[in-house]
Amino acid sequence: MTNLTIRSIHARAVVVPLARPVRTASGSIHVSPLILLDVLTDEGITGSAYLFAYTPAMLKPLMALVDEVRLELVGKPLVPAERMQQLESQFRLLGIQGLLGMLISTLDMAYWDALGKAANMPVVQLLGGAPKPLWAYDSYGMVDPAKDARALEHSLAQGFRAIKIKVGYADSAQDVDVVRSVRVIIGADVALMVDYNQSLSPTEAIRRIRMLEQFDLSWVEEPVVAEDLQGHAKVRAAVKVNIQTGENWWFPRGAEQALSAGACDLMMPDLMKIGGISGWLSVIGMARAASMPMSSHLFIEASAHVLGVTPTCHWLEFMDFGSGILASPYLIKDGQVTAKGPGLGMQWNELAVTRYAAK
Ligand code: SMN
Ligand code: MG
Repeated sequence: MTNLTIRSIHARAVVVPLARPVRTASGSIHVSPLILLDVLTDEGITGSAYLFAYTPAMLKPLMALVDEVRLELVGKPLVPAERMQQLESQFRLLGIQGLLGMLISTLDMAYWDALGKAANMPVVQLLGGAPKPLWAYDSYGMVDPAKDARALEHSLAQGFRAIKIKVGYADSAQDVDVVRSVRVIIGADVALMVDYNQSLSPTEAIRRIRMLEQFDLSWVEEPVVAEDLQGHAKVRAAVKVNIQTGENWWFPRGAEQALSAGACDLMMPDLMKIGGISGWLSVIGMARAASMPMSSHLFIEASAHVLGVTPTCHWLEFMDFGSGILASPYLIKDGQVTAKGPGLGMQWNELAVTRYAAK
């Protein structure tokens, strides 16, 4: 395989409308603010990935950050492990959590995309696996069971065998009502997960989760603030339902700290916070050693590649923030998603990118 050298890094900010806005107990997401990264090489191969900025307010700072970080990368070999170590040590005093960590992780995804394209292989194959159908769950925000019944039924008609909803209403009785109603709509055989999005204190989490135990939940996610690992462990020890967390772990060390604290039964790192493909690869060993099922968070496309080489692979989250700017979005087939190539199998839909350019 030819060696690649980074020639330039292009970034474009877009704000993509969402078919299904996401309401959570810790704020709502009405649009998908993305930075589209292209890593150009001297050899003519371009690696691409998108960064999900959570809020449009972060797009300008991120674009400015790309301008600075680019200067450190142009002319360097496109070797993900080396580039990760380089930026980690260059920003050691500052630390790499937050926007910088999101950018470093997304760059890593783009490097791997380039390597896959250079080898004319899907990234999963480059990693020693092969594209295979992975079980996906349809991921909702807070739902109104009456209004959203048809959408939920449509998810089942698409073949989804699992549904996640957000809870954490002001009144805990509403958590119970909503979960009961959704359980009735989807039936006993479809897996149901709930996500509190960090909204409860440990004592309140224990009280509320006990009320939900009757609904056969596959997991309860982030009941307390993500950084409160002891709080997670306390909740986990007091309830019968599996506790899920991971989307806010920063880099592999974040995973190690959560596992050491006994914070969860299940894990779901986010590619954009865990250190991209390279970070994910470090964490799959931890998950395997702990026999812990590992799911993905967002990033349907890249997640379909890394879950394919994850020994404890659990569920792929189908929450779609990216398909609006992709030429051929990843599709759900009989409730499953399969990685495609070359690279991460993403091509920008240039018309959409122009239409949704951030103002
Ligand atoms: C989530 C993801 C992205 C934005 C808001 C909330 C969520 C999930 O916690 O698990 O999908
Ligand atoms: Mg979540």
